[in-house]
Amino acid sequence: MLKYLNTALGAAALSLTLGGMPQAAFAQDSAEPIVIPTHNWSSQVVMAYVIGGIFQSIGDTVEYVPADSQAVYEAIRNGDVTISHEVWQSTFGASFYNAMAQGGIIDAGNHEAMTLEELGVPHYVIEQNLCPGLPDWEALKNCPEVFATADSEGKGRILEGPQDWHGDLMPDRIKALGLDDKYVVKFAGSADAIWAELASAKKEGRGIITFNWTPNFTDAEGFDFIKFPAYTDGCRKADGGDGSCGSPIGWLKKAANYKFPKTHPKAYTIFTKISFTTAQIGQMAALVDIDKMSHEDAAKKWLADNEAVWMPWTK
Ligand code: TMO
Repeated sequence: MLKYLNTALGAAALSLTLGGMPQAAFAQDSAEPIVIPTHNWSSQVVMAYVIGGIFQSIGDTVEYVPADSQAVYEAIRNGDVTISHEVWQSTFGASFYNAMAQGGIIDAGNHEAMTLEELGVPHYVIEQNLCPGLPDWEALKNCPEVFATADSEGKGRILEGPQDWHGDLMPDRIKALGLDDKYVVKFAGSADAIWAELASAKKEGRGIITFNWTPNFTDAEGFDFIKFPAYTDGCRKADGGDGSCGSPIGWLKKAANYKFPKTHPKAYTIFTKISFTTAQIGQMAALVDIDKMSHEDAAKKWLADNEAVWMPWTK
């Protein structure tokens, strides 16, 4: 009986193999578009067009959709969006793994670049000793007035990014560290609003604390991240901790809908090989935020200038 079953299964498997894939060495990618999300910071949008351009170079079709940077992981899980190419550990790690736990999103590997998403000050604030003791966070206790603005109620102002990035993470942290009677967190409406404020503070030579990240275009000029108490798993309020910790030095991942390897095997294989460095991601942002190019033009320029980087991934 067992012997018969083995033979029957073997025959079925053999006929499936022969009938299902006659001599095909490579499967073709579907003509259906690969849906790539765009968010609200420059490197992510430029990289969307860079990766889309790489997929187009092998004849695939791509489509770009503006998407909320937290909700996108659920959209990838259910197939409305195909990939995410900048999953920043600190801000999106939880949403990525929550979606993975529901089933339908896969880890397509890491970029070479490591990341930090943290509050900090432009380098001249340190150089000119505007708040002695920085970048150690405890120094903040002694100089809220250095960072006060017209709308900060006499406290120091901390300019956070748009609230859709990571909610109340920073207000929670400031409170947990006992800094809330001296500092107030204000949310910027956009990344551009942060860059505009940094530029005017520099022009006026005044102190400023903003949320920022690396890799970014600001790496070139120098931005000093504040050293808060070390991040540990579970230290954040959202994860059950008291919130009195800084951000992790984190990974930068790529994610995909679980069907992508099957529908677009060539594009998926390339996607797993794509790995950008800190300098490359900083360049993508700088083309927009310093050189003032459009995201699309920046991507075209990046692809034209860096064929030696990306073309090997398509072979
Ligand atoms: C997700 N971000 C890079 C803006 O911190």
